[in-house]
Amino acid sequence: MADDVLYTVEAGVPQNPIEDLLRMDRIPHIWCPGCGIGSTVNCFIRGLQASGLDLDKVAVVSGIGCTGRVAGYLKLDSFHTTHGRAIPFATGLKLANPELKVVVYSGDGDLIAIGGNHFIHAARRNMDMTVILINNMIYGMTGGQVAPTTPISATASTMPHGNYEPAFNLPHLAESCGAVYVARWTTFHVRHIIKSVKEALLKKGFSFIEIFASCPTLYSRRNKLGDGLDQMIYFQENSEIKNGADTKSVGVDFQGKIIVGKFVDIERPVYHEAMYGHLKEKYGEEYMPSDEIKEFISGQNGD
Ligand SMILES: Cc1ncc(C[n+]2csc(CCOP(=O)(O)OP(=O)(O)O)c2C)c(N)n1
Ligand code: SF4
Ligand SMILES: [Mg+2]
Repeated sequence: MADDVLYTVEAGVPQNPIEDLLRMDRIPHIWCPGCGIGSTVNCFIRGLQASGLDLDKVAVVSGIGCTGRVAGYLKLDSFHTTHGRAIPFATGLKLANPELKVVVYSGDGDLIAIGGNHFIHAARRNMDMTVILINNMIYGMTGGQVAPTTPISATASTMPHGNYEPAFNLPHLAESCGAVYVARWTTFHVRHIIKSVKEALLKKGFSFIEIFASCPTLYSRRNKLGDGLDQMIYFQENSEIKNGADTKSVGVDFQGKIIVGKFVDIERPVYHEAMYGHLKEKYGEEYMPSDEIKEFISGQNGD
C-alpha cells in the first residue's frame, strides 16, 4: 500500500486501508475527541505496511495508559501488559524468539516514569526492538498527573501551581543510553512518522521514535491551550525539522519550539550479536546457540 493512499473503494464502498490491521470489533475506541493517539496508530500501521515485514512475525507490546490501549486495537500478536513493564515483556519475547520484530508502543509516563529503568537498560543493551513513545506530557488515563515529560511551568493535577521539575529530553536520553535510531515528530508530521516507523522497523537494534500528541481533555484544558485542533496548530507553527540535530539541544519548553527530525542512525552490535560473539570466542565449538539465534545473527542461517 502506498504511503499516501487515504482510502480505497471496493464495490462502491470506501475502505480505510488500515482496517485490515485493526480489531474493528473493538471500535469505537476509548480515546477522547481530539486526542492525538489515534493519528499515531494510523501512521504506525501505514509504516508497518510500507516496511514489508511478515506480519506473522511482528509483535506489539503496550503498558498501561491511554496509549497503552493501542496494542488491544491492533490485529497483530499484541500484548497489553502491566504498567511500566512493556519493555521487559518485549525483551523476554525477543530473547525467546529472536525472529520476531518486537514493537513497544506506550505512553511517556509508562515508559519513562515507572518504566524508565527498563528503557535505559534496553537502550544500553541495544536490544533489538522498536519503541514508539507517545508524549502527551502528562499521565492521561489517571487524571492528568505530572509526568517526567511535563514542561516546567505547565499545570498538572498534582502540580496545581505549575510544574517546577525539569522534563526529560527524551531523544538525548535515548542516544546517551545507546539507541541506534532516534527520531521525533508530532502528530502534525504524519508522512514523516510513517517513514520513520518504516525505517525503525527495518533497523537492527534499539530504535526509538518520540511522537508529541495532544491530550485535550487533561493537558490542554488544564493549561488553557484549547482543543485538539489548537494543539495541532501549535505543532504546525512551532516545529522545526532539523535532521541530525545534536540531541542535547532538543529539549522542549512549555509551548516552546519543538525540534523534530531523525537525530541518530548509527550501527553497533545488538544484544544477541554481542552475546553470540562473546560466547563463541570463549567456548568455540562447544557453544551451540539455537538455530533461531544463528539465523538472527546472520540474517540467513548462522555462520
Ligand atoms: C503499578 C501501577 N501504578 C500506577 C498505575 C496507574 N496508572 C495507570 S496508567 C498511568 C499513567 C499513564 O500515563 P502515560 O503512560 O503517559 O499514558 P497516557 O495515558 O498519557 O497515554 C498510571 C499512573 C497502574 N495502573 N499500575
Ligand atoms: S485523557 Fe487525554 S490521552 Fe487519554 S484519551 Fe483523553 S485526550 Fe487522549
Ligand atoms: Mg502520557
